[in-house]
Amino acid sequence: MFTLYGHWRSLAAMRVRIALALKGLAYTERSVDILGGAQFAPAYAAINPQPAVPALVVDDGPPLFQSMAILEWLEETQPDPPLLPADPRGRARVRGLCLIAAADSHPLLVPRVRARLASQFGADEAAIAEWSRYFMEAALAAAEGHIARDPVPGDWVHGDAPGMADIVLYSLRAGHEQRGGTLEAYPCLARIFARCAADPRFAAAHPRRQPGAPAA
Ligand SMILES: N[C@@H](CCC(=O)N[C@@H](CS)C(=O)NCC(=O)O)C(=O)O
Repeated sequence: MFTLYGHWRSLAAMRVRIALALKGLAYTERSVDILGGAQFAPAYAAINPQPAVPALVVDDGPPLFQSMAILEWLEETQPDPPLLPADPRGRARVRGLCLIAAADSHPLLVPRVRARLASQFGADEAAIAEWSRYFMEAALAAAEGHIARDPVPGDWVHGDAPGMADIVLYSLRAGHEQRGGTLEAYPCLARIFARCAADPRFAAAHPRRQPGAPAA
């Protein structure tokens, strides 16, 4: 049994929820109130010295941390069904698409960065919202460009089954949607995200479906 430390709004925790569901693994989730500062509490530091979610507690060792490392660990320890293609070039494509969102966009939107923009540069709510929008649109445009240029046949990003790139790009879309972003400029992604939204394993992991999420 796994214990996931997450938060309803966390896009990184959403990735782990979807991966666990796709692998058919049961887990319980404990919410860390990252909007109220609970990630800085000593009790959580014992779980994850980096004040961030997700962390995944697996009974035989120290908690796992960083969503992409957790996804890779799940893939290595529970290979069926696979989240990565079998061929090295395909794996590089999927990992590259993941990193566009997970390395080059999402880290710029998290609460600690938004707080720093306000405290160090005096950015107000509107400026911070525009900052977030800019980096999310840049990531979606880059992913759309790759998928449109080098499509792989199938309903998902890389073939006929959902995988790591679907998980990570859809997590970014959840944040984009939360901020009112539309998909008109991204037809390939729009098709894939519609597929994700219709899949109960993705839908159940969505921020708005988590305990504590606001009703609207
Ligand atoms: N790169 C990390 C990101 C972790 C992260 O920043 N998580 C956010 C929520 S999505 C968080 O807990 N932020 C707390 C903060 O910024 O203070 C991962 O993928 O796990």
